Amino acid sequence: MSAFYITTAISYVNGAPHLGHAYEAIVTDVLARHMRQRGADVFFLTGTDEHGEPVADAARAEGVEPQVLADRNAERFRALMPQLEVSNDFFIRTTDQQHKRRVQEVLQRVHDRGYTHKGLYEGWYCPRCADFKVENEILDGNRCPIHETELVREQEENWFFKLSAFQEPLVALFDERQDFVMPRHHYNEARSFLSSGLEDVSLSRARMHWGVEVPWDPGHVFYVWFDALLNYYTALGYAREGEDLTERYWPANYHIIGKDILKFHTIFWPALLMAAEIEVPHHVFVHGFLLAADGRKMSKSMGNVLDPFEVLERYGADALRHYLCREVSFGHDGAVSRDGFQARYDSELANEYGNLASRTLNMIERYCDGIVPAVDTDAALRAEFDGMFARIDELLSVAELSAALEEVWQRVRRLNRYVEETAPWALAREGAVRAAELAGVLASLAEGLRVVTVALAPYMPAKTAVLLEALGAGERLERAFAAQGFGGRVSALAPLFPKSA
Ligand code: ME8
Repeated sequence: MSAFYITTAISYVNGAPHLGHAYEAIVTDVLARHMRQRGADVFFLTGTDEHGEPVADAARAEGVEPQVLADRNAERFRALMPQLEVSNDFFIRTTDQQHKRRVQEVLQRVHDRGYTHKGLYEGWYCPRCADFKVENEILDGNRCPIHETELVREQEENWFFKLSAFQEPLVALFDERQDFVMPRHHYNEARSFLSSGLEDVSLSRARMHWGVEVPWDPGHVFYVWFDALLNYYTALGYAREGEDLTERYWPANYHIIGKDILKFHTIFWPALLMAAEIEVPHHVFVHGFLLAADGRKMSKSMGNVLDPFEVLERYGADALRHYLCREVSFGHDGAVSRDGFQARYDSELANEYGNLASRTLNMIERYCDGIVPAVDTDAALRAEFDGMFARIDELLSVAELSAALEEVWQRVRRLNRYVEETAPWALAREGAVRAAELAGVLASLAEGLRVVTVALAPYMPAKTAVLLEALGAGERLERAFAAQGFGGRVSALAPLFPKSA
């Protein structure tokens, strides 16, 4: 069984989880479940990024210790995973002691190998926060985002990471591995950043205290990005008690991230690993941003948010997972909305898939005493499923989640047309004369429904499990369309996606 290690970015705990976080966890979960279905030995990691300025600032603004804020919000992210039917194997928090120890070990090695130096860091500083502010958080007139007071230009002596030493090794990596970053437009973006020339980057902060201490200079903490990136590596050391999974799963197969953190994952991260003599990951998959239907950034104050918690509560995780994977083409920004969600829910989940399921089960119950006939399935219909899984595998290996889902959806529609074309109710009216034909049609429908349901399982794990049970095919997870009906006993099924919701 081949090992397969997949990760999401880890979320900042300075705020609550939102739809963007849910989207990333969902797409990563679809890929993880897909690989499990193909028999891989999967390890799926997600978690929270708890150090650094944003968390320290948010805590200060609330008047609590950073650890208190981190504990509270990390729990919200952790609790979101099962609500989304996300099957992560571990949830890392960068405040875990084991993580911090391993960060120190790795970065000490980087230091010992000569890839650090002291240098001057200059930036906009808030004396009340005792903290440098990054460009994109500074208010107009160079003011602090928390205190709204004017920032001062300050310098501090920091440790730097010699990123510039990795210009050539990174160019070689990008040249040799054209699929290191996917999709292609994001590879090009990373490659062009590289061409513009790399400068050394600040590795520590002297005035910050909320972070992992620099072991060779205890007055400093590591810049949060270095601590955060290393989560992918450190987690394998302690995710399973008494076991070190590093040998088994490293290097990571897929890191799934959003486009705003491309530079950190495609440039800083491989350079840091090279500096520590650790193998670089196989692929970084970059997704776009979810936008409001008006094309603007989603924001609570603009009232244009698709609230994941409301959707989860009313419709369940599968409907949200389906909508996001179907609506947003992986790697691109996508507009999502409450109306768009409702339209797909009604037309695709309730009408197309849900109806196909209830019609098929009802007819088997009514015309075949509830047993899927163990007779030959329709060869022409079967042929239309040929190559479907090969195509899905191919698409998902380049993270084309929406295109792979479309492959399945075409078959869902095909099966609905098959019901109309064969009109089993008319065959049934003719009694014994056409009983064999009716049995063949229902065997084909049951098998077709089983196969699309197996294909949909990574996308909609909860409802598909219920449906396979009701079809009497709970154990039948093979992906090929069988030449014979499987003979299962069907049971009653409440509407999978009730219309009235
Ligand atoms: O960036 N649509 O954390 P984060 C889609 N801690 N994805 C979105 C999104 C949106 N509207 N908003 C955010 C961080 N994301 C760092 C990562 S990894 C070592 C450290 C994505 O909480 C974002 O692109 O701001 C990122 O991949 C993830 O959510 C966490 O974002």
